[in-house]
Amino acid sequence: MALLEGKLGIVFGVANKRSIAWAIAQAWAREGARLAFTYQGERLKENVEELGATFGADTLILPCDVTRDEDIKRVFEQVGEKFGRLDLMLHSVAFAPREALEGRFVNTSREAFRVAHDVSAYSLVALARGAMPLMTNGGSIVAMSYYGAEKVVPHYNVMGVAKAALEASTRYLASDLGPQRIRVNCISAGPVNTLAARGISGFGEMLRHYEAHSPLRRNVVPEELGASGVFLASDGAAAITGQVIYVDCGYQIMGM
Ligand code: 0WE
Repeated sequence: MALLEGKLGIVFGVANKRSIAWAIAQAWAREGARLAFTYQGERLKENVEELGATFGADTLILPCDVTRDEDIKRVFEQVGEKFGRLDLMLHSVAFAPREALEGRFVNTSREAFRVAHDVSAYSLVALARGAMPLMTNGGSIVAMSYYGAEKVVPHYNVMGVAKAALEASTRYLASDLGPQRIRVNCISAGPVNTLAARGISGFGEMLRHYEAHSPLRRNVVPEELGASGVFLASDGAAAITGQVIYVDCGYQIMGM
């Protein structure tokens, strides 16, 4: 039996076929979910339309800049018209201005701090509020986080602070939405070579560090993030909410 048969979902954060959002979307779809997708900006439109169309020509694919309330409103209006209901939502969206991921954290500008938090953390709150009225039969919201939320990872800087806000928001949302049977959880993924990771200096070194030091002595693969995404979306996780689940080959348990 497919684990997500008949579920209706929306996925924020596909940029290309290497995106974590795409890995989780494929896993959700394989388990029987019907999905809508959003993309950020004209640059990604073609990519996401091509990927989304693999689930059928009538797949709902909408532009959404998560920093614009009017975009978010329109997305959930159109999802409401097409689906009538929503069960699943994936938040796999983050951005900090490049210069904030390079120098010293102490030099983070007010504007870089604001943008990082708006795109990467506040967006979860706004999207959850948009999804909530459609999740009439309960639901599962999954957001992507990273270890830099709780420990200092060199150069992750303001993104670590924004992920900390995302994880705390996950707990407050879980408390707020629990009575409506809407669960909210984070997957804290080990490093994955995606568009967001490309060009980050020292990323190759980080992958080798995880290989050498994680209990499983390897890096997580996108398919495993997909499988964890399916679990959190499924009835198997019906009593799990407000949690950060580490899908990182065990790296997070190590003290040294
Ligand atoms: O959350 C992330 C990356 C998110 C991200 C990536 C970029 C690159 C391009 C946010 N904003 C931007 N802005 C850009 O201009 N990760 C978990 C991947 C990541 O990014 C790092 C990491 C890891 C791991 C940055 C520094 C150090 C480690």
